Amino acid sequence: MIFSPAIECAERSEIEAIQLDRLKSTVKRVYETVPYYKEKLDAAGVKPEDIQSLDDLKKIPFTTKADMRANYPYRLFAVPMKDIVRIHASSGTTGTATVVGYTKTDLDNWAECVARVVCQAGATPDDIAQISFGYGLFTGALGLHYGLEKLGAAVIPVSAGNTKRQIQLMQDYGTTLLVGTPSYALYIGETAKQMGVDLHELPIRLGVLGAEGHTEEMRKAIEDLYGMRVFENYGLSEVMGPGVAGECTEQVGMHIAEDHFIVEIIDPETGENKAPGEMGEVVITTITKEGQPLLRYRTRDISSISYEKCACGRTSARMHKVLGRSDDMLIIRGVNVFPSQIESVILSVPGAGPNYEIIVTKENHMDRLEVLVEVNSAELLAKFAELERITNSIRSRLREEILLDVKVSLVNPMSLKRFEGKAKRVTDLRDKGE
Ligand code: DLL
Repeated sequence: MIFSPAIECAERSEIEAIQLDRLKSTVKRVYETVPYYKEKLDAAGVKPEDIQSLDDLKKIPFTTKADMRANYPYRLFAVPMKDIVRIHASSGTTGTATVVGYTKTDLDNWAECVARVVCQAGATPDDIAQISFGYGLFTGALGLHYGLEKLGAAVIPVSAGNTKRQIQLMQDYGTTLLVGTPSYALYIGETAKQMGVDLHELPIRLGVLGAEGHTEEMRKAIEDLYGMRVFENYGLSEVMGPGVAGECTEQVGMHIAEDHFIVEIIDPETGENKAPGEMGEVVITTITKEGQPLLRYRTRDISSISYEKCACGRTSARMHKVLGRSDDMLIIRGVNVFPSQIESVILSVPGAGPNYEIIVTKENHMDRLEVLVEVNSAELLAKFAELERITNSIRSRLREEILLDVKVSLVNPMSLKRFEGKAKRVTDLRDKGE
């Protein structure tokens, strides 16, 4: 089922015409209503009338998280407060939170975009959807909530936490679809196993997971725990929340809601646009947002885009898995490493993971990388040769993949920290001189 065939399967020329029209009116609107944009565009010598083609987008300066913080909380709103009906915020773990305001129309569009995300993952009005994202300022829970309701699914707004109860509800309510972060889905699955509940015997069939990345290996680990298929979706609160892009059943990238967002990939160093297929930083311009439109917002997420028609019939551009955030990239003895590369290696070794932690320290002025990896069965702990095989395989595969010598420490099953929201798998102790 395709939720909005007229848009999702439109010819590229039709999509581009819609985008240009909406881009022009967004630029005009923010120029007239948001002093920050007027100043920024004036400083760059760009007037709204200068935007005559999609290519002219390049003339517009980027907006960054720092700009959002400088205008905290409401100075980027493009409508009076009487028209704002909802406020969300990003988690703000790395500084002042960023605030987002939505009008009624923004909420309708948001529900439409999320309905597409869940529909393309195979959700139907028959589904019973358990939302295990935390409700609150975070956009994940309410975003998925209204999108699933719009599709017609039955929503269970359980929120994150109370993991045993999550499993009880799955059993009692016949949950067919789970919404949450990949880390929390993993944690719920492991807890069910410990409780002696076989998720394969329950009706759960679909995981619609997002808000953080997961490798293909992690997807497989979660799918195996539940006996369900897992679909990924992507978004960020600044531009809306979930609903920016999501996988269809072909699972070759995430279809972008191009009638609401223009997504570019740029070289993070030079700001130049990259060609289709090339990796770079994702930059998003909202073209329907009323409350808080954003022009060329630098997400810091690293990915690529392709424009070929998908086998599912959709023509919308697809964004590929996020390799990581530029600020999550570790530089170890001059080598750039994304935690996702380490995750792929660990999970590819039988007996290891899927829970792990990456620790970076400095010893005698040298960066040192250590991974703590849970073995996945307590029985392995008594088998020295097996433990050695696992350690050596992880170490040699990491050397091949990231060209670094890494200390690998195997730890007991269920001994590392678990996460109910976004996981924090990297501890970088270098700044602390430890
Ligand atoms: O995480 C919005 C969201 C909620 C998306 C639920 C999907 C599902 P923020 O808290 O503002 O918003 O965090 C946004 O999370 O810039 C990425 O770094 C990361 N992120 C989100 N989805 C993915 C994904 C929500 N599929 C930030 N893969 C983004 C990798 C993701 N990273």
